[in-house]
Amino acid sequence: MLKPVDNEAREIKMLDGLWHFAQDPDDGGEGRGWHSSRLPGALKMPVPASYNDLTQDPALRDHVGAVWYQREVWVPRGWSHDDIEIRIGAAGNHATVWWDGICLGTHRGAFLPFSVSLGELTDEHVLHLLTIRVNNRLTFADLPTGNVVAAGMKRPGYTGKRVHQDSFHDFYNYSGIHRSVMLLHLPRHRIEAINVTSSIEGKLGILNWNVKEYGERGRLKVRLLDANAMEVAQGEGFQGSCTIENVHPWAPESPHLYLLQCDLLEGDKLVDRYALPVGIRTVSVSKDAFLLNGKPFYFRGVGKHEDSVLFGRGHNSVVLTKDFAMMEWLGANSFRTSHYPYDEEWLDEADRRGIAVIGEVPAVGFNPWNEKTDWFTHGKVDQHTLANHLADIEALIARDAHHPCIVAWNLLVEAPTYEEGALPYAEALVKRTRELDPTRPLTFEQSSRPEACRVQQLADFICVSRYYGWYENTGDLDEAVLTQCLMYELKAWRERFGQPVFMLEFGADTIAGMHSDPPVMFSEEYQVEIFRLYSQVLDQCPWIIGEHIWNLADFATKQGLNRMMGNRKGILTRDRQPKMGAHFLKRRWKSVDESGRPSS
Ligand code: GCB
Repeated sequence: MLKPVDNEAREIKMLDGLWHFAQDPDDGGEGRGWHSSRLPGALKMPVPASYNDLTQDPALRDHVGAVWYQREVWVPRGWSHDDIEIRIGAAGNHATVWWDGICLGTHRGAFLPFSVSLGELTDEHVLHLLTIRVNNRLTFADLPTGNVVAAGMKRPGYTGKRVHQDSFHDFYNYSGIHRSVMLLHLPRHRIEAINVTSSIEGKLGILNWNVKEYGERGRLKVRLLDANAMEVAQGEGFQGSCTIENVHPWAPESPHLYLLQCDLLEGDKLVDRYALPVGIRTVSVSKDAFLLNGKPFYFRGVGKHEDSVLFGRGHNSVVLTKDFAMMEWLGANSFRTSHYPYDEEWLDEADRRGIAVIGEVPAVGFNPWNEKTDWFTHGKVDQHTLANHLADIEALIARDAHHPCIVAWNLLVEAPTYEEGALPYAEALVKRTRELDPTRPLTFEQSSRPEACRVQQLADFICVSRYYGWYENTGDLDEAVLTQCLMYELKAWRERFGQPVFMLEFGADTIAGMHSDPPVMFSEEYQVEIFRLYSQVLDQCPWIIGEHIWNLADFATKQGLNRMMGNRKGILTRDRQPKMGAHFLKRRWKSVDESGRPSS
């Protein structure tokens, strides 16, 4: 799905701002006619944002079920001759859209955009009513998985009907309309999708494009422009390729972008234009290294979340700008869109700033953390979950595959890959992903034990999440214990599967301002010590291809005994101020060799 643009052929009307809002106590709003009349009450809610932290009402914060958003819309003059779509950047987990009381469509999934077409339903002289119902319930078929249970079920006594959202992932189930809502004015005959791949032969760059049109048959002209808007290549046809002499490859140290300008013509008349920033680069994996443009690339960086104070998971360019500034300040060259696809603006910025990204589907909450309970089984993670998982992979690749910053896909997060059912499930994921995108290496975030894992052979590199000194050997920072256990495990992965290994998650909850020497858990010193000991091990293994600490910043989670107002493994506080661990990493990541590997 193409990101909306405003140009000579296409227009955008932003619908962000304060919308009327109502909490639906019993999911009965439609029966009460809320889809076709003004919502009751006077509450308003900003779009985009999570609603959870924006009122003083605890029942709304932890509400399970539907809420309704509504606003009035004028269709701009002259638009109704062409196609008009409503585009919702992300709303979840289930959304339904009505226009003047007529249902235009539904969507599942909280992390990818969708649009509905207005067809003939536009009158430029009438004020229209746009209503969106968002339901945050998670079931085992959803990504992330969840389960709605009766509240108070752990103890007898409660006789009410309140329900509780059980979930198995470690971030708060923020709800609402999380990304921008837009009205799009599109040509009837238009460019629907653009996919690009690239390769490099010596100084020659090769760019292949595959463009889909919507509507009748037209002609496609393609021009490739450099940063000074000078044409470097051109071509014709919906599928084709061009060569670029003395190509400037895209790489983190020089994130060179070209502009692929696609013109759709009827005869000689321009009917649509879409200019897509593209990078020419290659990615592959050897036995010991991740190769970017044929050269070893070492990942220094972070796992993170779309999470911030007040906005919750709502997309926010202010937070985005600060997070990139902090990553650059740290000397990071990469991040992972843990644990779901992010707003496209993250990828545009990563392309532009030269930050490599591992893209991820919301395949999280797949683990019961109990080896006696099967999770890849009927009624839990089963064929329904798989169908949604595959659909999310398809939508993710359709949206993001053209971004040079995305160098790999992660298809599973901390799943119990030791279970028998994990193998056919992972095989289906890998088969489909490779069909859709044969160019990018694939991985799984592994928290199973190497000797028990049944799926790693399907992937290209190993990603290990492991918390020695925290969940394992809790509170034990003894240098020999930590380094020997970690080394043993990393070597076991390497020896069994023969692939390079990425230390994808490690860290420690740290309350900013808590100090202790000798270090004890939750102190800033403890987090630094974990990083120091992990670094010692990573620096001894030539087949380690990267280190991503968990997490860039503290973030909200569901409440629990091991979460003190959220997950505190951030190297930054939730308002993005550095803890001592951030200063440690900044020093470590500053001095690097050719591949980006810390050389201290
Ligand atoms: C993990 C998960 C992440 C958690 C983290 C933790 O391995 O991938 O979602 O937040 O552990 O802190 O427990």
